[in-house]
Amino acid sequence: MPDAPVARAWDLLTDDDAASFLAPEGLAASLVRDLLPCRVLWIGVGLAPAADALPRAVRLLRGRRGTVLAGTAAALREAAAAADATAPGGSAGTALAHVLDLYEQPAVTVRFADGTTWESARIPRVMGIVNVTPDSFSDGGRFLDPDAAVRHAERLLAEGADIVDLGAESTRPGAADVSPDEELERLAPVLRALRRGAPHARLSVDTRRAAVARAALDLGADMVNDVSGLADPAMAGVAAAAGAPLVLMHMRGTPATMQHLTAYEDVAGEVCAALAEAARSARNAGIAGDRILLDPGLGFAKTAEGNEILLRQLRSFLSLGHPLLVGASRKSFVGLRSGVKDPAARGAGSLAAALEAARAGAAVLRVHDVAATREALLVQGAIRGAGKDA
Ligand code: HH2
Repeated sequence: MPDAPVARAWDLLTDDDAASFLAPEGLAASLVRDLLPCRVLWIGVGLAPAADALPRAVRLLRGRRGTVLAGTAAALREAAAAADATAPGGSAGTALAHVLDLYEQPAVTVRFADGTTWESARIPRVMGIVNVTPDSFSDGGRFLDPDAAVRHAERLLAEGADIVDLGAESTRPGAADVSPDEELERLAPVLRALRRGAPHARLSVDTRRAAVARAALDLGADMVNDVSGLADPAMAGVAAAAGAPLVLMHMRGTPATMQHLTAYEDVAGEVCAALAEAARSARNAGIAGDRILLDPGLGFAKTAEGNEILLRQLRSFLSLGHPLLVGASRKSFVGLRSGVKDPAARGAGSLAAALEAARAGAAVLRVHDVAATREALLVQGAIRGAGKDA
């Protein structure tokens, strides 16, 4: 990982950041032991703590929760080793070393049921959105007709989508519930037609219901995208039995109630902790680590500012050890900041958010505008030296 210039690294210390600062040389084993993955914010590989750094950080972070570590990679690794040495058998230093590994080499492998994988790519995969719904916030009704949905999916695949995500229930704020039968009635003809017409295409199904997921997997879906992060207790078992990758997204409440549940003390810390818990449940249900993707759920029980904090601190989510999926496309915070009211016209603002997520290490971006996103990622990848993998 390239060293961050000192000034820029310190710019990352905003009031949103976490609560105590430890200079690596002062790292005590007892404190390291308390470090949850989510509490480690990587703010300065290559940052040698300057004389005034500690007081400044403490001033900025007073009263906040969490732990910020800063230091050169070598210093942090030394600190991790020292922590274990002072606490024999203690795993705190080992945990810190593991987190350091994840920042340098994020988890990106996704293993599909047929054994094929998405391996490390230095530009994120693109998931194209197909809403087979009458009421989605940006394209509701356009692809409710199965033929229109199939044509749209084929177009997104032709534009370079690595996977298409088929959803039959709008999850926009305030959306009404759809029965599982109706969800499946909308999905089944589209899945059947795509499996026939594009047998090698990767297909994901966006559902909160285990029964719908099971039926969709039987019809040939390759991945399950669960925006409720396992609200249906049968969901993990369904994905485990099928060997299908499962996206666990963070939200609170339901689409009908979530925008009344946007208050957090520490949005990134709380979302991260909830995702860590969801991932643990999924692993306990028998889903392998490389079949679990995590998503902070932009726009789901989040304010615009909350979404921005999550994007700004996305890098810290790498410490969870699973590939990250991010969906900012056309969402209301993009419209709020850009002043663009029509969701379908929020392409440029959505790209800005997508590029930020890519820069922070997201493995998959869920987007409406596949061609434009691919184009932007290819240029960004080339600038960042990832052109060879694109
Ligand atoms: N966002 C939406 C739907 N599903 N899944 C994941 N994993 N992450 C997201 O951010 C996400 C998602 C909402 O967008 P969209 O599908 O376009 O709208 P609607 O829910 O109204 O159909």
